[in-house]
Amino acid sequence: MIIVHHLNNSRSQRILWLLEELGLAYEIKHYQRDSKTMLAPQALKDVHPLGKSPVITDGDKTIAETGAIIEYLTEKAGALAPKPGTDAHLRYRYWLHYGEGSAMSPLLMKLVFDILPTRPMPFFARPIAKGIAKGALSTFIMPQINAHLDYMEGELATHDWFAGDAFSGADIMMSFPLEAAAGRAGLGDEHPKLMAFLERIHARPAYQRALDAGGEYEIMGDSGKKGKKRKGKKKKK
Ligand SMILES: N[C@@H](CCC(=O)N[C@@H](CS)C(=O)NCC(=O)O)C(=O)O
Repeated sequence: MIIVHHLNNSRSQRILWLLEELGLAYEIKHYQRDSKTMLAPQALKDVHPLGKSPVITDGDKTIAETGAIIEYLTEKAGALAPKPGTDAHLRYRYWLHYGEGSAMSPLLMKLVFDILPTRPMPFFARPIAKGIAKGALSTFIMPQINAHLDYMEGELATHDWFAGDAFSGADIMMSFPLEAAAGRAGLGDEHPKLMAFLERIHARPAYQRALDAGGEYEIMGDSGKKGKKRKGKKKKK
C-alpha cells in the first residue's frame, strides 16, 4: 500500500492530487508543522533523514523529492506521462526538474527575505535588516520571479498544459510554484495564461478530492487575485 507522509500546508498536496488523478489506492499519515518554526516534526525524520514532505512509502521502498515521486507513481500507473522519446516527454521531464530546480528558488528567497525583518532582533538591527531585505527583494529576487513568470506565461501561450496538449504530471509539479507565486509573489491578472491554468487545475475533481483528503492547504493565501483561500476538510489521522 502507498502511504503518503503528508505535512499540512505543503508540497505533498501535489502527491495527493496525483494519486487522485491516477486512481491509485493510498493512505495518508498526517504530520503537523510546528506552529512557531513551521518545520516538520521529528516523526517525519523517522521516515526519511531530511524530514521533508512529500515522502511516500510503498512496501519496502521510501521515495522522497516531489519530482522523483511523480516519476515513480506515473510509471507505476502507466499514466499522466507522455511516451518516452517524444518531444512531449522531453518537455514533461524539463518541467518536472524546473518546478523545484528553478521556479521555487526565488520564491523561497522571497519568503525568507519577507520574514527576515520580522524576526526577533535588537531594536537597532531592525532598520538594517529591513534595508537589506528591501534591497535584495527589489534588485534581485522580484526581477527573477517576474522573469520566471513571464517565461512560463509565454510557454502556455500556445498550449494549455506544460508538456503540450495533454494534462500530465508536469502540470501537477508546476501547480505549487504557481500557487506560491499567486499567494505571495504578485502573480495575478497581468499573467492571464498562468491564472487560467490555476483556474483549470482547481476545477479538476481530483484536485478537489485531494484537498478534502489532505486538510489545511493555504498556499494561495488571500492575496491570489483570483485564487480563493483553500481549506480542505480536516481528516481524522
Ligand atoms: N524539493 C523538495 C522540497 C521539500 C520541502 O522543502 N518540503 C517542505 C514542505 S513544502 C518541508 O518539508 N518543510 C518542513 C521542514 O523543512 O521541516 C521536494 O519538492 O520534495
